[in-house]
Amino acid sequence: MKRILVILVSLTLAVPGFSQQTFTDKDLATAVWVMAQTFPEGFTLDLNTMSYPKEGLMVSYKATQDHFDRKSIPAVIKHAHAHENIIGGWRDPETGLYYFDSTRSFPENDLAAALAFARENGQHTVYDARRDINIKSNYEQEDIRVILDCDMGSSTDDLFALMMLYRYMDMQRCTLLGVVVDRMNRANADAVDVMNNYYGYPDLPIGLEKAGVKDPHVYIPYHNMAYARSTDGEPLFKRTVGDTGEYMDGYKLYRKLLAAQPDKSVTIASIGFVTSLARLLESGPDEYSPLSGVDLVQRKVKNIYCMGGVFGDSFEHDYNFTAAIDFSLKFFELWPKDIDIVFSPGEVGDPLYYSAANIIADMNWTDSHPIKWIYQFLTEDKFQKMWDPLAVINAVEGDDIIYKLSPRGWVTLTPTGETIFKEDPNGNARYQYPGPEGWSDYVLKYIRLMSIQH
Ligand SMILES: [Ca+2]
Repeated sequence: MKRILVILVSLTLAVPGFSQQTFTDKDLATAVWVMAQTFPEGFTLDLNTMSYPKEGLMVSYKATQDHFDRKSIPAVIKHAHAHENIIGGWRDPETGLYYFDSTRSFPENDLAAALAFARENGQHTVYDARRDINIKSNYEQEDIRVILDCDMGSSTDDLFALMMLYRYMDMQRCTLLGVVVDRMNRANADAVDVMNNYYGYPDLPIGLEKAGVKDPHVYIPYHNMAYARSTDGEPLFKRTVGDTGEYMDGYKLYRKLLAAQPDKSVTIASIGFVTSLARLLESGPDEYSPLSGVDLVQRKVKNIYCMGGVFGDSFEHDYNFTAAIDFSLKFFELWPKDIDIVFSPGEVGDPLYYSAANIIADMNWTDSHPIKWIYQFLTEDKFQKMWDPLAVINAVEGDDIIYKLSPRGWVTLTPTGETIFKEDPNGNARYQYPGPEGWSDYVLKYIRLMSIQH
């Protein structure tokens, strides 16, 4: 709001006698020029209201992208009049050039369309006006095939991580091959069945760990979400597997999925216990593959993003590896040394608080939503730290853009659950560094933007 006032004051000072009713294109050109100098880091101006748009996903038109100076502004205004009447601009500090663009605004809940338009128009970013963040649109379109391995049924960040993967699929940024639920109890797999159906991927395979950690701690007992009913007794959420279908054992689903994929093509996002992974690595030939588990992983897996470990100052001890320590030790022993592993330690996600109130507010676009249901009916006050989405975002968006990773090295796990990093340029392991405050804020806003897509 302060920013809008400053803009209006600048406009008034710059153009004497200026009022909203009497804006000529010449006045507007002056106003845009003044704004560019007042806000060299960037501005957006809605010519209909002469104010800064408060919401919307802004993308510049390619047609006006080579407009760098004062003289070029009238042509940009003309294009804007013929389109959405929105203008954006900024000054590149390196070249000293101003960039002026006619801009198109997309609804906040249509990031996929905004990104597609940005890519068609050769734009590097989509600007989210409400959250004041830029979303990268010039990503390389890679063939990313993901298996998510989660401990669904305790913290809700697993649900948000899964949500992110559906949204990435909506944007054709990855293929989710299947979901392994490494927290035992059929209800936890049923919760994934609900999510698959809710987000439009009802046939995604689900595996369930059948010999994993006994009675692990539960933070929010949402496992019965799958069986929620309306007041007239109807199931609230659709399921594919339902009450009678069977889930494959987690490691078996891994074997089935991996065997069917091209070599070195699969990315694993591990955001729970590594129980199913340890059992996969220990497995022998079966009906899906003549390879041992280790050889199958070596052949088919490209990399793994793993939520777990403590490498710096953390507020909390590692949970995922410690809670399943015997499996974790086996995983560290058997994981092939030439396959990259990127850790997402707890301290990176610690500052990313998603409050119950914000979760419900972000899902106010629907009355019926599995994650919203949990916060409406099971826990009205618990916030959730967004640890798990950090591994998923890294898996899909790559190592260079959003994150800063440690140098390469080797990680060993002690029997008490400590993760020890030893730097070595030939090592297979890196870990995410915690970002500064602004970075955490950015990532949380990005996750929240994903929550409102529909
Ligand atoms: Ca988890």
